[in-house]
Amino acid sequence: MKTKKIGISCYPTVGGSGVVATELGKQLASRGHEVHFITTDIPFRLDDKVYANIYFHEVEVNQYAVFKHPPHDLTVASKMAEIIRTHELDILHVHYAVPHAVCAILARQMSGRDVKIVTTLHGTDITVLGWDPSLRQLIRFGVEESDAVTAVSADLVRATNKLVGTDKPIETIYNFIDESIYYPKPVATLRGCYGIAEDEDVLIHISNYRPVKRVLDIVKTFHFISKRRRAKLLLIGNGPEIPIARQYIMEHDLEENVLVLGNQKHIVELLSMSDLLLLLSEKESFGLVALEAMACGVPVIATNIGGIPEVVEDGVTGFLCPVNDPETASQRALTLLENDVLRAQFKEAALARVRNMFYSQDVVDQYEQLYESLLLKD
Ligand code: GMT
Repeated sequence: MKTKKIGISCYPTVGGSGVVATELGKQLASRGHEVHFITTDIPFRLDDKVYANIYFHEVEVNQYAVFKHPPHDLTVASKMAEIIRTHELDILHVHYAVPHAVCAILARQMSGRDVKIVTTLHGTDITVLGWDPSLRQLIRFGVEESDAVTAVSADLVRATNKLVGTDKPIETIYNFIDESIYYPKPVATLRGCYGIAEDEDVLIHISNYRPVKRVLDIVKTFHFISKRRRAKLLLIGNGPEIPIARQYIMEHDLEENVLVLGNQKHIVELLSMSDLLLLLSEKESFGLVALEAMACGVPVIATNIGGIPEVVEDGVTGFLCPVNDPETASQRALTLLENDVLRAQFKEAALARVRNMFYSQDVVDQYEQLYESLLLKD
């Protein structure tokens, strides 16, 4: 396959879409493609070492006295147009219909070059913004004017068709993990470093603590579990609902057993020392963190919503339960915590599911084939 020049735009902050976009860029670069990130900040998974074939073009959004709001989207479009032109991009792959697909369409017009636009939908752009009548038309425009659209789960394809009212073909391409990084690591002494005893269970939750993640349900689920078993809960990440979690922890004397660790770099090690991951969101188009946990051999207790059932196989790699039901979630967790043999089976099934469906080598092949098919059309 001939190597290509590929631009990538995403939100570079900590978040699933930024992670997927960045990991995809790294994988494409390792296959010889020239990758150009066009973002407002260096994507956070890109700052760990030097990557050959990867270029970073910073979008500098200035505040001007005459404008109440800085012109973010126009600045992104303008930078995209410059990079399409100067680097003669073949493909511009944007993550999120709004604003990035719309910026890309404007940029293509400005550049005068027939760059192919691929838009990947991640969820929030559809399941949150799609409800807003003032944005729905814009989202539809971004989707319909893209040369190809992908979504990270079949559920998100259905939600897009319904909410945005488009019959544009949307291909499901699942998220993936880098299998050379996400696997169960030997971390024999790590629990001790956190003051966790050998006979204690470790539950973990990782998110950006937006309301949609229902962090209080996480802590309540753990509270039920801790009445039955010696256990610790690790809360990883940061976000607006952390204070609500802290208040519950304080009011229920859980400080010793809930470790609020904030943002952490070594997620694989923290997952590898955990027995279960809790993900009890009310919306989740995919649930990347559930996939990361399964790749480290950690079964998942998650809500039965959005794209989660496409990732976590109920009764096989974890258990699914209703939203807003910490008691059921805790019962499902206890089923696994109280049965070492069953937990070991779930661990093996999780590793096998990730290997069969979500390894980067297979998923990146699908993106490469999509790019190839668009360029062959000419
Ligand atoms: O979930 C978030 O708060 C972040 C958000 C994002 O845009 O980064 O995540 C979305 O994209 C991820 C990667 O595709 C998915 O794994 C998440 O499920 C999805 N979040 C929602 O749908 C709420």
